[in-house]
Amino acid sequence: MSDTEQVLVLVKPDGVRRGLVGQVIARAEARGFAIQRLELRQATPQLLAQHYAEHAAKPFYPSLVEYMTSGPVVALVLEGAQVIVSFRAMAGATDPVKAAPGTIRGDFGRDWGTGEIQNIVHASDSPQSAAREIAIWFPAG
Ligand code: IDP
Ligand code: MG
Repeated sequence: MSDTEQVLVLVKPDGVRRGLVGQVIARAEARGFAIQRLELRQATPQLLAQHYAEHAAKPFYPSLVEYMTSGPVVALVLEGAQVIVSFRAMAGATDPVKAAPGTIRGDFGRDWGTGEIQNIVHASDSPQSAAREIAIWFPAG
């Protein structure tokens, strides 16, 4: 169908470490989105340089790479109409302190007092970034 979209979702290292993979997948499934790809992966600084290219010059970038390489991630491709905007809404605001209850970040995230943002999930924010990110994480297509 022409209005079917795909989104790249990552359960970040804190989400995997805390045993929240199932909760994230359960929410995607409960919403009716189809899992097209699913893989446990160890992110490398090289892969993250592509994935987070827009943030490479930001002051928080080194700590972001440290966070994202602190353990395995679960990379998913979810599919369905409007899945990009839908899953972004399900993820909630970037800062889990500000994320609304009912969202993944608002239900499972908090400020851990470490000075860094640990927010459990990544989700592509547009059709362009979804296509770009899926090609980075699943280059074989
Ligand atoms: P998003 O994940 O909600 O799309 P972005 O602004 O694209 O948010 O930032 C990417 C990731 O970088 C965030 O999810 C978070 O892990 C980290 N990040 C963003 N802004 C900050 C910050 O100000 N301090 C520390 N980490 C940040
Ligand atoms: Mg982003």
